[in-house]
Amino acid sequence: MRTLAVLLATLLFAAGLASQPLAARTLSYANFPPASTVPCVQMERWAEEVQKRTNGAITVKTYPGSTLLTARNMLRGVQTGQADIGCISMSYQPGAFPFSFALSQPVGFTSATTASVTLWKMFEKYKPQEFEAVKVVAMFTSAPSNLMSRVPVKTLDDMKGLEIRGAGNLSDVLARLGAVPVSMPMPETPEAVQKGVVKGLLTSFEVLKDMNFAEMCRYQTVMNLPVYPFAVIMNKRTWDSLPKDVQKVIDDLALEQAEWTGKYWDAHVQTALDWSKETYGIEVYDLSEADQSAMMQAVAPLIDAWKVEARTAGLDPEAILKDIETFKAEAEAAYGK
Ligand code: 3IO
Repeated sequence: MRTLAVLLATLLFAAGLASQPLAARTLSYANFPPASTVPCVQMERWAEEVQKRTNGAITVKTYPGSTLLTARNMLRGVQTGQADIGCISMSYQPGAFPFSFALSQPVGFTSATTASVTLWKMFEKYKPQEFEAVKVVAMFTSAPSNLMSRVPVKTLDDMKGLEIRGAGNLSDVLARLGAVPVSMPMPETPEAVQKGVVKGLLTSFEVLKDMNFAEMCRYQTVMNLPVYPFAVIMNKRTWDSLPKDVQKVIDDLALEQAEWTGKYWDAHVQTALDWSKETYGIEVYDLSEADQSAMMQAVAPLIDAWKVEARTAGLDPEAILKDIETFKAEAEAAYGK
């Protein structure tokens, strides 16, 4: 009787094993902003594609909204293996990503699609040292940054002395425009705006809807300022432990994921603006042509400051800027401006 039970248990166990591929493995993927935001939407898309393309050998368990790692401990958390995969906004660690920061200079990106594809191609070409401790599995950027504010900002002069949230390079942009920059990761920003610690924020417009900033910030100013670059990074030991065919699936997905995310992001900016007008009657201001060109002149010296930083890090800033121009022109020809 006892032998029979053991035999039965063994058979059931074996059947359980056979019902899934041998290499079946679950990877954790941490993200810092709320599930409704674009970085998390692209995370779900990546997870689904990897599951599909590995025929279920890899399952990705996603953790949006800082439920596994926060913006501030994402990089370390992935390096130490608290999560297999994590999404970082390079702007949150000024100084750590001199190569990536080239993309958030005022180099004239007009869409997330062109900037995301350019970022990925730049990464592939340069394999920058700043990502040596991790495996980069995807990259993308936000759409160009614009101002969302609790007070109307119709001219450059209206920016003077205004406390505005930005991160990394975008804080330097704010300083050049005479505003008072306040740096913090995105998840901390709603409370800062709500409490009046800042009067508004500088980032892409889709958060008006995805984080409901439109409720507090009724005044928008179109500025076409730089994008925020992101990277999706994997723990090195996790990467090394994956079968070659799984690694290939992940590598083959990267460019397509940059393109998918950029396109989704650009379309979603328009959706969010329409929704915010309908829901909260937000106002959207364009700067005068004179102010627009004065603004671009005011931020241009940031490129020179970045060149110094890049050279200190052993990079060749002239070559990097030239390649960005080339990839950007190619992307604009392929996807439109
Ligand atoms: C961003 C970050 C998290 C969620 C939505 C977002 N839209 C634009 C960004 C860019 C960014 O990293 C930031 O902090 O503004």
